[in-house]
Amino acid sequence: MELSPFMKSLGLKYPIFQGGMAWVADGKLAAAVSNAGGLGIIGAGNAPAEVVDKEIQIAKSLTDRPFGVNVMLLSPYAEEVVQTVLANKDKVAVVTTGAGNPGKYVDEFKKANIKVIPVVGSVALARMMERVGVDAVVAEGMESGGHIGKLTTMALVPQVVDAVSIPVIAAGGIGDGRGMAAAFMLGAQGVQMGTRFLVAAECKVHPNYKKAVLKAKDVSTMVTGDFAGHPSRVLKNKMAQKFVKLEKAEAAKEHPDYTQVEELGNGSLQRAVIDGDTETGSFMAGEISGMVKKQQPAAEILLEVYTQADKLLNGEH
Ligand code: TUI
Repeated sequence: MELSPFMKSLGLKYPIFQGGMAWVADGKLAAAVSNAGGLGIIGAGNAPAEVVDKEIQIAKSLTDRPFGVNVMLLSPYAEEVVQTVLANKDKVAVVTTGAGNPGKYVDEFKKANIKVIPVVGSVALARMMERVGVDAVVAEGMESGGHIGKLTTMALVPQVVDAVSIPVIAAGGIGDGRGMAAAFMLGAQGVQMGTRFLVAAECKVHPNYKKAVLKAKDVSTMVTGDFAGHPSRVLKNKMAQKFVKLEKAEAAKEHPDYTQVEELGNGSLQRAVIDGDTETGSFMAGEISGMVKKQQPAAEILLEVYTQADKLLNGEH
């Protein structure tokens, strides 16, 4: 498989991004992925700037290869995280964004020579992003874990590819080389994977989180927060079921108030990632969880996915 000029310009060996998962994707995981030839991405999530800064320094101490930071735009710290990334412009090659419109930050990143690659879930946002001058977009389908849009990867990616002339990276539902090859057939120049890296040897999530992904089946995920306004795909458990029950009850009221529902969700990702609390934690994971069968070093995941995709794209089976 020939790398596109854009992927070459990022200095990658494999056109594979590791999703910037909140609470999960730290400097160590990002460095492991970047060292192996993919693009490692630190997930800022809801963390304050100093925490993100620390992870940037850790990644920098572990790799000389390019890595990125994901800015989660719903975070109360988004603004200060942006400033921290700008202050580390000699270290951070790429910024991806999630859960919002990063339009107001694009100029600053570009001036700092940081490539900006927003995650989009619709053609409209992809078009708007191209207009403000971003370098590429990640088109993410609702097969993904965590916060999701409404379209599937299969439908979204080719429509975004047709709508913009900047490079498109596909995400959502990609867990192996077959998914990667399919994404290329849809016009993507690269893929982003999150769930598969949850079980990477270098990934810090609690062993219970890894176990939950490894034992998941095709139907093991569900979407919470659809009514409350921030749909998130998670592994089914007591917490997820309670959340949906509460928000449905609220939605049936004449004047729904989702404050209590949101409170139930507060800290639940942290409880999953750090404490491995299977009862009250939110185990964000994508629909491909059922395909994730073993823990592996990040380098092995990259090589396996790329080699399989390369064979398929060359017509070998
Ligand atoms: O952002 C993600 N995935 C995430 S963020 C996250 S942390 C979180 N936890 C609980 C609630 C909310 C966030 C966990 N997983 N993926 C990228 C993504 N972005 N998916 C969907 C979107 C998106 C949604 C709406 C992008 C833009 C948007 O609106 C844009 C606008 O016009 O305002």
